[in-house]
Amino acid sequence: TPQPGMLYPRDSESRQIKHLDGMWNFRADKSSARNASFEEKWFTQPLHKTGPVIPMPVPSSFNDITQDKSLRDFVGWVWYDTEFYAPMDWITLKKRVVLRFDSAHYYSIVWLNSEHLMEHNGGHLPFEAEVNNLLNYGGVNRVTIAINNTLTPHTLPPGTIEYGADKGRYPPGFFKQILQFDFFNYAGIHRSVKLYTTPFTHYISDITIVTDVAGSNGIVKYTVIGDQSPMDCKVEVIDMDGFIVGRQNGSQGQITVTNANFWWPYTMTAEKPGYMYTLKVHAWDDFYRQPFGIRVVKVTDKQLLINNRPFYCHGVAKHEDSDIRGKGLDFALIAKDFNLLKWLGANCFRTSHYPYAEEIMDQADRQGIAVIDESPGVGIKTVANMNNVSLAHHLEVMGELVRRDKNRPSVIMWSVANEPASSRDEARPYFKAVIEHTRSLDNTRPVTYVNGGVGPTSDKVVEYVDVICLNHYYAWYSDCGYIDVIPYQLKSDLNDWNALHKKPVIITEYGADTVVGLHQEPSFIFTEEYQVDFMSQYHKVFDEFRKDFLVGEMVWNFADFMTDQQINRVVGNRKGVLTRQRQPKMSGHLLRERYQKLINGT
Ligand code: GCB
Repeated sequence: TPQPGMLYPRDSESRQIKHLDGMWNFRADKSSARNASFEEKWFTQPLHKTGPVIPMPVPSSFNDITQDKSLRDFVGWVWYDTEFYAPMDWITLKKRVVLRFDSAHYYSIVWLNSEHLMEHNGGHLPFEAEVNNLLNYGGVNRVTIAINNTLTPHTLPPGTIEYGADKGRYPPGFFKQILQFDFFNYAGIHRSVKLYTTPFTHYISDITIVTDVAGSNGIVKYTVIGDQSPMDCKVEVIDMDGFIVGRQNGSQGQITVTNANFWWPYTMTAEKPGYMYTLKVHAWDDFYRQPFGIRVVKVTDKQLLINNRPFYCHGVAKHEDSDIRGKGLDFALIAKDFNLLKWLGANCFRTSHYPYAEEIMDQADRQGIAVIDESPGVGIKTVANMNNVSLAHHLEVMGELVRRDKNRPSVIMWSVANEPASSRDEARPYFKAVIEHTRSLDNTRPVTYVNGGVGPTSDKVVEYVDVICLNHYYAWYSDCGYIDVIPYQLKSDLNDWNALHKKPVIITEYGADTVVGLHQEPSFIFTEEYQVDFMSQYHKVFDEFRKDFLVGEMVWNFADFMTDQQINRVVGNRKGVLTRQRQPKMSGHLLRERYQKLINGT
């Protein structure tokens, strides 16, 4: 379990933020041994003095920024640096200063003024360190980061490197990265970099809020952790109009909010969906305002309940993916995507296949979109992927994910993995451990994993989950072109699962690759007509089973996205109901019509 902390940086009476986003210097280590940068100690001087650098935007993936194919496909160490000044008043005011990377992909080493500061294993999640000892207040400071995107059997996601074994038939030193998942392995500083301050000692380091509903009242249980104990702590619950609706002294306690505004997905209430309160924490001289929502999630043998009312999830699986910036954070894209979710009538998405940016999760909270929050555990297939080294890392990552997202009302479920080899004997103890660990970190939300076509009699993991999540590609990866098989195969599969496990089911993926603008009637695979005909067959079955134990449907995918180069991918995966540029295909209109009807209860 990771240390408590990693509160999202927020300014307050006692805290200040300095953003370090912008153009950084960048250099890839293209030496044949791939580690000249370490032998030459690039971190000891400004990067531009080590050799040629190029400007690189932060945040962004580096892959699609230049015209250089070898950088797009680069595997190994890339280096970034930038300079900043630390305000003198940070000393006089006795500030603790923290450097935070909201995420970098995949393995990161950070130096400040040539001194080693921290390392972090894995993308998609934040890491930070206190920098007071290394900070230079009288002059310029230089932060350097080396990032390696190489995947191994024990990284999440896992991957391998394949060498050109037949020397005569490959260029010298030839190798390629083999991915075990279906999206481009974008890399770089994907999210924002910030310096933030807190009081030097006696500061708030973590806050956990758990809520429940009791009639029309909300129950708010909170725990505050500081760098010292005991804590001198006062909290207030503040509503969206700024009124204090509850207060309490002590680092732990329970507050009842009478006639509370519960957090609802926007499709469950016309009034105040995504209602957020603030827990204002005042401990010693430190102030932090933690947003939260009052709601409770429960699962029965057939239903998913939000605030004790059945919730049917009609949503999408997404990716963090767009032109030029790859997986880089982009506020314009975030706003557009949420507008499109509303346009479609989607009330839910899964963070397939890794944790999304905190700024995305903020919008899910505030706009009332439910989220299945997935770890980067995608492509866990081999025995090596399930050994003790892999397991230890997976437990660590679940700890980091729950620590980051535990206070988010939008997160209604944790997903520990996507499409692992769940029929393997090794999968049973491995996923039992991961799922039980996740539940021990947070017993207020259901836990699941997403099954990839392993049937109910061969699967060895579903017995540990609360909700069964299934990906199906009938009439695409099997019986391609024959949409008539869909109702038969989907129905019999759903019934088979239900015969063995009395748990609610969500279809977390179904979809067909569709090249926008390709038309053919009668429909033919890859055309817009085929995607519409294909989805319509699935919808018929969903409508039959949602009256029973089916609690959700999510199309694969919200938008087209980039993948590796493979013969079954036409410049990326084309299963989006929107293009990568976020324009609707015919299927986007079909889905909108369906989801708007579901919202209106017709
Ligand atoms: C899946 C995977 C997803 C792929 C998708 C596809 O089952 O979960 O990552 O992109 O199928 O299109 O093949």
